[in-house]
Amino acid sequence: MASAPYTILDAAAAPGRGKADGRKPGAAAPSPAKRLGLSDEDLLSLFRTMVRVRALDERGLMSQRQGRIGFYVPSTGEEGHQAGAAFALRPEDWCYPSYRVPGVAVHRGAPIHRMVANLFGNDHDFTRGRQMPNHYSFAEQRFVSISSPLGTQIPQAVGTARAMQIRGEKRVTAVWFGDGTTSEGDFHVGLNFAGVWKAPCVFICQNNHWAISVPLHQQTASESIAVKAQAYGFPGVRVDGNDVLAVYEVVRDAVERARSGGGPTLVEAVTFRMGPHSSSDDPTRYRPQEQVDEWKRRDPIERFRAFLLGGGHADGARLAAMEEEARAEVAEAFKAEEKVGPPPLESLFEDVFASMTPARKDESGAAFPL
Ligand SMILES: Cc1ncc(C[n+]2csc(CCOP(=O)(O)OP(=O)(O)O)c2C)c(N)n1
Ligand SMILES: [Mg+2]
Repeated sequence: MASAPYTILDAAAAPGRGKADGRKPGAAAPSPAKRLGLSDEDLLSLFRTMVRVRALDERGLMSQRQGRIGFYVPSTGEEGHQAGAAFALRPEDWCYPSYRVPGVAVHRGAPIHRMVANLFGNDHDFTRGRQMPNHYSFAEQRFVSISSPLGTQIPQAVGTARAMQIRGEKRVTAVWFGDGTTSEGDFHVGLNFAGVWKAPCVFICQNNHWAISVPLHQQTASESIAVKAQAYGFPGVRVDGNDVLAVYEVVRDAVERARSGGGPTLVEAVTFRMGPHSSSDDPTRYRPQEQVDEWKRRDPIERFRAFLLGGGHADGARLAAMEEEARAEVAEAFKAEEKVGPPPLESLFEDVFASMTPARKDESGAAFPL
């Protein structure tokens, strides 16, 4: 049996828990926010990221169903681990994302408009329509291009971490991937060399129990994902991925360890994707409804809302206003970006070389007059 994942939010809500810290029975638990050194403003910034991602998902899936965009990948139910991990990093750190962590880009300040531009593949899209929808990259946020082939980002992240280590930079790389991706060779190659080099890299596995229609138990015989780190000579930690504060604490510790030369950590964020794998998927064909209902009760936004209200960190009206603002912001971005035309045809030949090579010129001339 895999060990229970580390949790903060529910323990904070349940009186009488946490007596191991030496308190008298019935004494109030120390506020987790205080212990973690988080201000109300910090807590609200986490909530804001989570509701902005949820708003993107609502509008994104609806727009796909209406035929306005071709494809969408939701991460509904997984907003907590995205925000918590992003908050533990510094702006100068590097992020190698999977396709299911848009919240990392959002939290680091990626403009929602540019994310939506990518969904339309329009002229504002940083990748100029050459990537799949939801496959953003944001140079300013050090959020490296998402790539669909699973796991390719893992050795790349380790290589980046190794390069920073050789240069003596005190920067860290974080890399995200799903539970199914741990079956890829790239996962094992990446973790092995990160262990050998003590590379400043934090591996974050979003264990949402499914790789499209393949359940976790068909993916691995290990008792957990976290335990796999042992084979590579560094720690693995299992954390409740729907508990934003627990993920923050675990990733913060892993980042500190990496930054101070202690080497990598594998974080297994135990979570669940409440929606389909993508807009092309129908999960009712393979997933029992009871499992979905069970995880709906652990919705990371609702759990965090209960914590914020219970601890007096915010009132309900403020939180509702933040959700409303997020929906309005996303709706406005979709409306505006839908009107933007596609990138010009000749942009097909740009962005590969600094200036057009003779061969490219011949090629483009054969395609259309420039
Ligand atoms: C190398 C490779 N093999 C197969 C696929 C097809 N594929 C796309 S997503 C996916 C499931 C991945 O599951 P997981 O790693 O658990 O991430 P999740 O989608 O659950 O977040 C598969 C098999 C792919 N994109 N790349
Ligand atoms: Mg998965």
